Amino acid sequence: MLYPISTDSRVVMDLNGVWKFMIDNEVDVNQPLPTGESMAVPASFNDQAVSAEIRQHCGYVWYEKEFTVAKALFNERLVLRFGSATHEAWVYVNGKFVVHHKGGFTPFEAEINEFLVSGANRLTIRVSNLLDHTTLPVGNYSEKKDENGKIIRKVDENFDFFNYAGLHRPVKIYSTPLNYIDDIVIVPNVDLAAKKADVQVSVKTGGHFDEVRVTILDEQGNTVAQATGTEINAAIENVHLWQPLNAYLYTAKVEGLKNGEVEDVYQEQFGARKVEVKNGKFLINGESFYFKGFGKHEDTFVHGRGLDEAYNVHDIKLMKTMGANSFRTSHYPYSEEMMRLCDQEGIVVIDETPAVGLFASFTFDLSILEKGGEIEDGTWTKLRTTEAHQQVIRELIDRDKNHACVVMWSIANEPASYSKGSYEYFAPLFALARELDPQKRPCTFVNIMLATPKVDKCTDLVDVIALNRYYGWYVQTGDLKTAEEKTRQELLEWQEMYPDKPIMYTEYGADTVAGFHSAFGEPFSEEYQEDYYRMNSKVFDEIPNFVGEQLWNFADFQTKYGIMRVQGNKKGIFTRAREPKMVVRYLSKRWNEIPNLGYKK
Ligand code: GCB
Repeated sequence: MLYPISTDSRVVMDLNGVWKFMIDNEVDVNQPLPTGESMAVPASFNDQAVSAEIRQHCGYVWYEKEFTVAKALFNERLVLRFGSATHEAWVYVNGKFVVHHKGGFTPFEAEINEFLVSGANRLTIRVSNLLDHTTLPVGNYSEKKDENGKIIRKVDENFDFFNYAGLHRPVKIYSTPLNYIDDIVIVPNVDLAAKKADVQVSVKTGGHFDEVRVTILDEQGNTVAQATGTEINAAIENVHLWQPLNAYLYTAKVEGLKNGEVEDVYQEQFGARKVEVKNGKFLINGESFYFKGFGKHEDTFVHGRGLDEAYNVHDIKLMKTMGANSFRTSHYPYSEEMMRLCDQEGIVVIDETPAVGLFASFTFDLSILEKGGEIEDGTWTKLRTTEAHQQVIRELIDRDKNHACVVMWSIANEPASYSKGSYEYFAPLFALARELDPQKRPCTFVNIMLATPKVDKCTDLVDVIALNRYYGWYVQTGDLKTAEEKTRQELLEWQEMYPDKPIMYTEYGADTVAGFHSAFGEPFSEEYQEDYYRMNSKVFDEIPNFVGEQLWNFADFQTKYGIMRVQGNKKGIFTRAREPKMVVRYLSKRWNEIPNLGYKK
């Protein structure tokens, strides 16, 4: 799916701003929304209104905005597009139903010409933030009736982040001519030895063109190749590679022509780079890459999970200052704007689906593993997420397939991969992702602490072993010596079992209250956080196939209420306001000394 941009043939109208808002179930969509409440878009609704009722609301909310389309555009194809609506949306224009979409982190769109009138139009959206055992993320849903018979809904999140919701990403109307470029697929096959890239470009069109022309431009705007057709191959000689932290982007300018005239034009940027997994190494452009970075969240004050481009730019600057080179979009696809920024900044991204909470019972109690026999916690009979999972893999790959920054897909975070039925659940999903990705990137899922080498059933499916481990925090709390032994022992075990698969940490961390210090290095102190990271770094450097450290978490973030959380999760190495905790100095030094390429040859 193409990102909406304005070109010589396309206009983009932004519907961001202040909308009308209300929480309720019953609304007559033929009438203006009966509310005086304001809500900014894009953003979560939760923290904007100073109201516990709105913040904690579970169920349906309504948004409405008036807009006018200039007469000059009425003969064009007009598409209403949502960057995301979390988690499910029903869209009406002038009271008429236009489109429905389920899944809170991927874009959707619909042509709206037939619904429009000249003058003011009314755009009304019903959004649900409900999650259950069929959705991703997974929620535990329940409902009851109050004394007046009103249904009270409740979602108990099966995951550790606040269930922010609403219109999180930009709402736009864009125009195209009636004959239009619908999608572009770019596969740059890089021949490193010949310093050449063979770029395959496939163009999908709507309507009809006499000819499609593809021009490849370099960063200076010089034409480096040109061809005609909807399936073309363009050779780039002396190719300029897209490298981690040293991005270079080519542009594929695609033109649809009729009677010798260009009717539609779209420009898609791409990077020429080669990603491979070989002999226990993760190679980018033929050199072993070492991941240094983070698990993150889209999470900021007041905006909640809403797009905040200033924070995106700031976060990437902070990462770069620290010598980091990568992050994982834990635990859902991030905004398209962030993905475009990462392409541009040379930040390497592990792109994750919203498949989080795929376990029936959560525990860090490793003793259940000692019981022996096959583990069956009921996850794969209780959850019915297959359909949602297939849909989101399709939508994510469709959206992000051309991004140079994306080097690997993460199919899920911490599923019950130790439990009976997990392999049968995941094998077809991995096959689907591999089939759909035109660039055939590596795939992984992020392994939960319980799923040790002895009990995990799904590691055969992955290209890279991605581990979330909390030795020294959730287990061996405060005992870094034993934690170090456990860390080393487990990593060596993985390496021995799968000598050809690279291993990385996608999470490790310790809750740390900024400003809390301890002469004894007690847990929760800034000293303990630093000691914890030093211990882990030491072990990482001993393991030849260990190819990356992405810590948990970039910044403190909001979660649901719980006795383990004080105003959210405090594992950030930055506070939620992006103030550094003490450990940032240590990690900056370490990461600035570790080269991005060729650290472990
Ligand atoms: C995990 C989860 C992450 C949590 C983290 C924690 O394993 O993947 O969502 O926030 O642990 O801090 O407990």
